Amino acid sequence: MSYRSGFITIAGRPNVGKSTLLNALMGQKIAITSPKPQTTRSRITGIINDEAYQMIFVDTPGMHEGKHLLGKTIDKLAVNSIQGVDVVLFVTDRHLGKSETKILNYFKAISTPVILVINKIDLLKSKIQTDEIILSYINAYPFKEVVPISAASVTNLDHLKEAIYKYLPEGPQYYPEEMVTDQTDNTLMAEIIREKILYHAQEEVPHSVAVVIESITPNEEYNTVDVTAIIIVERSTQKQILIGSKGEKIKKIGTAARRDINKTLDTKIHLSLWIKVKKDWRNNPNELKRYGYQDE
Ligand SMILES: Nc1nc2c(ncn2[C@@H]2O[C@H](COP(=O)(O)OP(=O)(O)OP(=O)(O)O)[C@@H](O)[C@H]2O)c(=O)[nH]1
Ligand SMILES: [Mg+2]
Repeated sequence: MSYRSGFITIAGRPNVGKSTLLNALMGQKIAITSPKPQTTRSRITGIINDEAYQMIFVDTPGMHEGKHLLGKTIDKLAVNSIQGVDVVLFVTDRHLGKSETKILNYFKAISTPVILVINKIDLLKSKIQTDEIILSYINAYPFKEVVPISAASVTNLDHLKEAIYKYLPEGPQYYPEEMVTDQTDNTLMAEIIREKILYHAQEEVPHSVAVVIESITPNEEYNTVDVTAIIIVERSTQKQILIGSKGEKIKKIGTAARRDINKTLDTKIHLSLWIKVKKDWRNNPNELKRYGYQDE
């Protein structure tokens, strides 16, 4: 049996469980997830090695019509991410609708094999419901395979990997075996802080937030790493919301982020959070670049 390798883009609408799927495939946290749409803002890879293959998964932001320059930038990144890869997973959690049809139209411009992945089947009451969802897509696009899964309960993922393997070309091992992602620890830390904001803050606040790591300093005396992060918001009212009464909200966010970073990166950090207001940063190309948001 020859060795196969390739790039697999995980695409779909926001909130369908793409990042949850990446983490489930990897068996570890690589990408942040949340019940709020538009959680992922950049392209994140997760690499799986086996004797027979190397699969390089590419998680992407949910495809949607963004209102701000940030939204437009990340939508473009998502659309660009289906180019030049070996397999595309189209992840969905519901019947074919307008936004799904729009995404399928992007696929019509590429010749890459597309696999239809019906996620969240744990929420469906019967197999008939799954079949109904599948049926709604069948005439809309010539999918190579259809795989119902539950990313959250890690159901049918082996079947999904088998389906992907069929369409991988023979190829080299692109990345060394010990490499699981191209995301730096620094970025993962900033993302985990943003994840806790997605969970703890309401309404429009999470979408107005960017997080950057300002400094990382080993503290030899306590055997910890001192991490300082800046949370950028658009308005001073948002800053107040994030601070909360007597600073309780930012404290909660900080504690949750510190615990998760310690666990995910197997380290012990001391975390300081600062909040800065940058008016309308989501529409400012220079600020977007500064916070790491690009469309390719
Ligand atoms: N019940 C159930 N919930 C799931 C499943 N997979 C994901 N979820 C939930 O769906 C929500 C969205 O998951 P994400 O993985 O963040 O979705 P996403 O597609 O990456 O979203 P964006 O990054 O915004 O495009 C989270 O609350 C997940 O816990 C699943 O198989 N079953
Ligand atoms: Mg995501």
